[in-house]
Amino acid sequence: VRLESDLRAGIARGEVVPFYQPILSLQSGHLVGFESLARWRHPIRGIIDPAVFIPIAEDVDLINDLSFALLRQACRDARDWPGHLTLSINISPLQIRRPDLAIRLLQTLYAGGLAPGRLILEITESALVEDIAAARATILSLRNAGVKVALDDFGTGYSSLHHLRELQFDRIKIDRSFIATLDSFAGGKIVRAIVDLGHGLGMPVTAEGVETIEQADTLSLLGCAYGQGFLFGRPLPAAEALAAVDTRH
Ligand code: G
Ligand code: G
Ligand code: MN
Ligand code: NA
Repeated sequence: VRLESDLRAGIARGEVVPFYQPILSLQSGHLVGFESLARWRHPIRGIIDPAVFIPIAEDVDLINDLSFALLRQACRDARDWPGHLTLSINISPLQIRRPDLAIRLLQTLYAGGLAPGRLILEITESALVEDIAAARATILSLRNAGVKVALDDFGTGYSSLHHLRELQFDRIKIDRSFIATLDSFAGGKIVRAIVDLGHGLGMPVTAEGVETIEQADTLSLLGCAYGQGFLFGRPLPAAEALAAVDTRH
């Protein structure tokens, strides 16, 4: 109960902020964008991870207000970035079901001065399971307006392939558990198959959790388009994120 009432006040005080993790082209090594990952700068407890407060925000019906507060801040931060960089945001399964999600997102982008083509909405498979018809309508509206949609944590949900057949995404993000096992025989074959599948469907693949140069090299050889992970940079506050990107790899 404490953390819950704290969260409401914390959001109002602007304590919940986006951190940014870089996403690079594995073929060119260039920075292509950032994923916004929420952090709560709690005045007493220090930095609290989203795995702790996002479920609370969902339980007490704060997730929508929180998401839009984060997106407004991210639009402001993105003004300092080169104009071609994309902004990826995570959206809760609870939000996908709301019929006004697409219009509210587009209004927020317009007010924040971010072109719809620069936003990538990350949706996990669990968001699609409950109500695929509602998800389809939202995804269609957003893609028609130019917003890109990524299927997040690919491979960890059930009926992963079903979702690829039923919905058109702009990106597939392979869950980091598959990158961690890339050097095993089966692990390598699976990642190769996902990358090829993405190519065939016109959905470029992003590898999450890239931690070593060997992983980045293997992924590049497999034709994986984008990479994200501690090798290239950790999630950092807006003021540090751009300068800290390591594009030497
Ligand atoms: O940054 P970290 O790896 O601790 O994030 C943990 C989880 O929290 C990730 O699965 C991520 O998708 C989720 N998350 C981070 N920021 C947000 C956010 O702004 N909204 C939602 N819904 N989830 C987020
Ligand atoms: O579920 P989602 O992909 O949105 O969550 C991203 C989470 O993964 C963030 O919490 C981020 O801190 C974490 N993360 C990002 N890069 C790496 C990495 O290279 N290794 C590990 N172990 N975690 C990472
Ligand atoms: Mn994500
Ligand atoms: Na993920």
